[in-house]
Amino acid sequence: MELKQLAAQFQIEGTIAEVKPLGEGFINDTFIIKTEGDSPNYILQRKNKNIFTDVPAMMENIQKVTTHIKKKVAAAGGDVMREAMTVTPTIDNKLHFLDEEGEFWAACMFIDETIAYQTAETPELAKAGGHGIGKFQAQVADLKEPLTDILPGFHNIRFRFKQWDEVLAKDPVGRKAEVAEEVKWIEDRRAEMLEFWQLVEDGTIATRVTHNDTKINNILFDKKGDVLCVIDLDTVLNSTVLNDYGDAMRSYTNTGLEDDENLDNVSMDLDIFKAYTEGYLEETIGFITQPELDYLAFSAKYITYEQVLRFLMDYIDGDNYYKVKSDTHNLVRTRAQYKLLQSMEEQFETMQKVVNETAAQLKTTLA
Ligand code: GN1
Ligand code: MG
Repeated sequence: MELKQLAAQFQIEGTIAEVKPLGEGFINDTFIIKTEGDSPNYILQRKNKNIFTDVPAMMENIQKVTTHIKKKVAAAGGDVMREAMTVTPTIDNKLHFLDEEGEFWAACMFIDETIAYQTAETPELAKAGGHGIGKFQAQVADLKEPLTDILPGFHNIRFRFKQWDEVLAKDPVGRKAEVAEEVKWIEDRRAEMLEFWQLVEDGTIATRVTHNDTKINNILFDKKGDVLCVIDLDTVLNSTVLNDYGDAMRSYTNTGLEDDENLDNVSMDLDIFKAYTEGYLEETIGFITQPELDYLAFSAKYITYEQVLRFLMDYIDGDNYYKVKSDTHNLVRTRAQYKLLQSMEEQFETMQKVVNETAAQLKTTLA
């Protein structure tokens, strides 16, 4: 089916002018549906069915979350069309379209006049991002409807070790021997990571509605630089808020690229860390618990470690998960993320201090 024809399966206002590729996600294929005249534009996505094995349930989750956020925005007197994502249903009122090739498609409204940043270049921007994720978590904190766990074990390191052990045992493309050093990076920290996850499993650290892909380019800002809303809700799940915070810190604080070939570029920027933490805690201090605060800084290491593991595991597995630009792309990503992890490890005491001081200050202001 042609893209235009696919787009026409959704409740599009106006006349479709063109459908063009947009962005470079690692997982889905994204297009923009442009309409003629003043009609709104839309985003069309082919969801990656190898990764999202239950797209209908994923879309139901997204619908629950966006409906809930819209209520919050309306109650606060905000603009429900700009401060929340809007899923566009199909002409027969479904949240997804299944084409004749068995591919799953979904659409949402395109929010115009926005800015998306690829990197958190300034502390001001990082702080705004912290407000964005913090606000998102606060908005969904009282969402009672259960979400389907469409990605079992997504940020669960016990689950990741299970996958890891299987891939290493198989070594399907014979790459394991050449990455012995990298494998050791993972093994050396296995116990420490499991010790943390144990606290999530025993309920010491709460399970809440979370976003699970909090890179800065998943936040839309308006032209003034204020946060409008969080997008890319494919991975909304019940997990710990620490994963969202940690993943944001993994992406925001990196002075280099996620796949930087020059490791000298890569380190953790403490000013960005501090600014994001301030923005984030300003929104969440009302509900975040002490055990969560105690592990906030640790979560940056946790998620970065998990990302090292996931990239390396995909490399050993023969590049089946992430889209790659070359045979060594996943290995380059592994090394760059490991450099970031090391930088976090070096600065960990200061990171802890920043979290503690910021939280203490906000609590005094609130008291
Ligand atoms: C994937 O495709 P994208 O950029 O939204 C991945 C994240 C990783 C990220 C690494 C469903 O996200 O978990 O952290 O790549 N999403 C999924 O850049 O696996
Ligand atoms: Mg994503």
